[in-house]
Amino acid sequence: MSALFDEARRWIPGGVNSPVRAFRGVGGEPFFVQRAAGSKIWDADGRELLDFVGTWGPAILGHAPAPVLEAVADAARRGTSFGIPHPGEVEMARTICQWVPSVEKVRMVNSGTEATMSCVRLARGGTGRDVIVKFEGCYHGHVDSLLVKAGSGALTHGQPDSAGVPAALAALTLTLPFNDLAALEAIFAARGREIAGVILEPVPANAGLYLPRPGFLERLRELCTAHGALLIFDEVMTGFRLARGGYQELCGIRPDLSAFGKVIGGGLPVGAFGGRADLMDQLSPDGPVYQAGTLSGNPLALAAGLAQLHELERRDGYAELERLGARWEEEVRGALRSAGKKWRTQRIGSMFCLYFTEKEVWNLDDAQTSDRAAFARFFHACLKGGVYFAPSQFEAGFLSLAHSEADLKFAARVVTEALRA
Ligand code: HOZ
Repeated sequence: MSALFDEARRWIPGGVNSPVRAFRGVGGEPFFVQRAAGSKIWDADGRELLDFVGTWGPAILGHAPAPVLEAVADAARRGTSFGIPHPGEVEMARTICQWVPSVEKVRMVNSGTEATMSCVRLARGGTGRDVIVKFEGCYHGHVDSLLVKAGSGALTHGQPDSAGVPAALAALTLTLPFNDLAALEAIFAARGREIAGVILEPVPANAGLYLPRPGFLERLRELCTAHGALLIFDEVMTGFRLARGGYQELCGIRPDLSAFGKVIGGGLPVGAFGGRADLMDQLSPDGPVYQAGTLSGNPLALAAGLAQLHELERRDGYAELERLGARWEEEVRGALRSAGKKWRTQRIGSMFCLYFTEKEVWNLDDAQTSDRAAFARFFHACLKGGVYFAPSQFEAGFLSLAHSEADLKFAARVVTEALRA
């Protein structure tokens, strides 16, 4: 064990501040990062790695981009936190509402977890109902009501139903297999009048990465409307990454509420939730649903996020990310062919995943057919070759505008070797 990890374990549970970083899904122990820039990170020994994690999504321009650094430094000179309204909050709120038409009003928070937690409370407060429906493998942060059959680290470490969540609360969360229209129809037929809201990652990306089947989200929207339940999109990962308006822009579905995070913070801690004005007006201080936060709307986080969004606009970022994503998919398919493997590679825009299974992946059960031992071997071979993917089969990979053609070629060579091993 490295001395630093040994020290970390002495003071921090498991030596990490988020379980999925512990490498237990792939064996071994995590490396420590010294610095990051562009598409690269350097570990504590100065070793360079090509990074496809991008701090789990926020680094859409790459690490430490100049416009973000300048905006943060500039904002910091005016004060790191006020706890009083400031103009940056209004600019961020206006930007989010203009980019995402379903969001008529928005409130800033400090993480994606806070955003989804607040959506759930607002759905319950706004409808006067208690039941929440979620989907197996979807991860919405470590919110009590949503840590039921959850994805991400909870799934990686075999605890999709966390200890510490009261059974009475978990009983109010109903879970369904993703993409299963029959199960969806059945739950609404049986309990439609009790359902406050249905929350989902419209593109589940915390159990690897899979897509909604054509018609699935459309029918879900119809059922929610017909039964007076709210449709909540968790776009913490896909929001401001797949398009200006997130996945809802691509699929044309209008949720009642949405949760955001990651890209809108430019790498600083941030979250946001918003949606129909009549619902958002139920929030305190105008309405009875309480929600608050000392650091909410933090000026550094909003300066970083706004700088990142403006830079994406300036560079026509989403078109470029789609081009990069398509190039990367081509390289991975080539690597699979040359290694003689028929494993599944999945991608949307700049998000991707490789499953070590020949089965099509449309839900958590399919994702779990992936050979995790093969994934662990692949992960370590890539790391040895200088390429860092997330240390779990159940996480997505991310490209950034800093990934160059040379980076993709280099990574493809490493991946090919790793698949052959
Ligand atoms: N899948 C999580 C984010 N969506 C993992 C992040 C982390 O471990 O910090």
